[in-house]
Amino acid sequence: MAALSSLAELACSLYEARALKFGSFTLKSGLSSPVYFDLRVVVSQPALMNQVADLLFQIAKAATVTYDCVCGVPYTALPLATIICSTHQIPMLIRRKEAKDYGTKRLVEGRINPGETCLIIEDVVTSGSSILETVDVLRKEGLKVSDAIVLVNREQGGEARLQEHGIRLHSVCTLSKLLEILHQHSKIDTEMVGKVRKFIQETSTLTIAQMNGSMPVKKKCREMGFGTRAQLPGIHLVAARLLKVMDKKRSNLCLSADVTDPEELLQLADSLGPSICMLKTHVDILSHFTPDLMKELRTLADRHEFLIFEDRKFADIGNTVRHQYEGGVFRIASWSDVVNAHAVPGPGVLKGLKEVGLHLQRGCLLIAEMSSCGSLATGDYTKAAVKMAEEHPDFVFGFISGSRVSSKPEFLHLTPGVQMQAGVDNLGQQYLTPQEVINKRGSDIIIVGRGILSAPNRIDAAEAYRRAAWEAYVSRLEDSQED
Ligand code: 5BU
Repeated sequence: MAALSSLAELACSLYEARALKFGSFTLKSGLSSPVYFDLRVVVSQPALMNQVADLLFQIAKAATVTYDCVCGVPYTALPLATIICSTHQIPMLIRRKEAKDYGTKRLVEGRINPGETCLIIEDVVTSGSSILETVDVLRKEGLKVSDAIVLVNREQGGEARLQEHGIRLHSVCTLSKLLEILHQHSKIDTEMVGKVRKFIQETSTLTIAQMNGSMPVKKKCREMGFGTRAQLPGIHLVAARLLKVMDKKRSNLCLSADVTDPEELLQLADSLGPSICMLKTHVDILSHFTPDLMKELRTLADRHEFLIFEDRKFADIGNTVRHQYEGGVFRIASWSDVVNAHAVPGPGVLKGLKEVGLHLQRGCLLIAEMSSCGSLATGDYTKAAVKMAEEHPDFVFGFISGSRVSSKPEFLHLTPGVQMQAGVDNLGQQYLTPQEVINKRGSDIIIVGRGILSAPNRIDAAEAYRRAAWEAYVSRLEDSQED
């Protein structure tokens, strides 16, 4: 650790710069944290940047780490690595973050000499996963990586995880030490010190997936049930209706009624109606279509209390989707409570649909991920879709996705590609089980087609799926209530 006087000066400077904040913050994982680091603000303070870079360099020196080049973990540590390399004439490498999603770009910029040793620089370590991602990329390029230097170790399991991957962690300071210094300098009170200490203790055993938010954090954030979510102040009308139906019928099953015979569609709606919260159609696969058919379907939907979802997957410019939604042969907006859209055209697709759907009090699901093998809707695309949805909460009330992609309880998650046994069909559809989708991946509703339609007794099969998805939801809720 660095000399105490310079550490105290640094801790106070970071606090004054608001790079270190105390209060109540929601982390990416959904965890509520009493402390938050955002060292990005420091880039605008050159003197502080130099001070941090110098402390990082001194730590590497004190630990007698030997290395040939330096790589900063993107993004905050990049300028820190640059200062160190420029000041001490050390070759630097830059790891690209974006290449992961777009495939063709180089993953590391700079001259790579395989066999050389690269030192990693990072601002804050929590679970260690960001450092490990960078280590992985560098090792694949033939470099040796054995040491990482960080400014702050949050003491939440990162050091041990890095050790498991052959990385020694050297930190300028620990979170506990920062607390002690700030308390001594009357920046924070005893109560806050206690809160943060408790938080460190409670979170030190979380898994990397939980820290990253890619897996629900059990026991730490109590989850609201469907009934409670229906009452949320900003909830979309269609989401509230759906959540109430789910709660009342104890069903988070959506039937994908992929049949071509219109009579069969009505039969299915009537016989399976009591087991489902929603019926999904592909109206364009029906062998014939009349407006009366949809009137009859609506009557059944009202009788059995389920919503209708036309899986139209709108994906054009605003003006075109507006016509496709309102008019044409199918007049979808007149009978379907819910439609879905791809995010690929950008927000115009939602603006166009809204012009038709808003005054009819309809809702939309944005496709954030798809169940098919090799789908391109992953990574940054999924994140952008979530952002787009969050910017249109008057119309978008949820997602088609393989897992929970937004932590906002107002948004519903619906997952297709579900059968009792995991597997794939011969055209690239991938199946997960109701338990996996609802309990492990945090989705709300399973969408099932052939799992029910191909069963010898469709009513029994629908009930079996309803029960499996509901039990998975109940056990998820129970897990989140444990202390
Ligand atoms: P299945 O028979 O359970 O495989 O049917 C799944 C349905 O969900 C089918 O109507 C698809 O068009 C729909 N679907 C999907 O399978 N995967 C997706 O990512 C999306 C829709 Br979006």
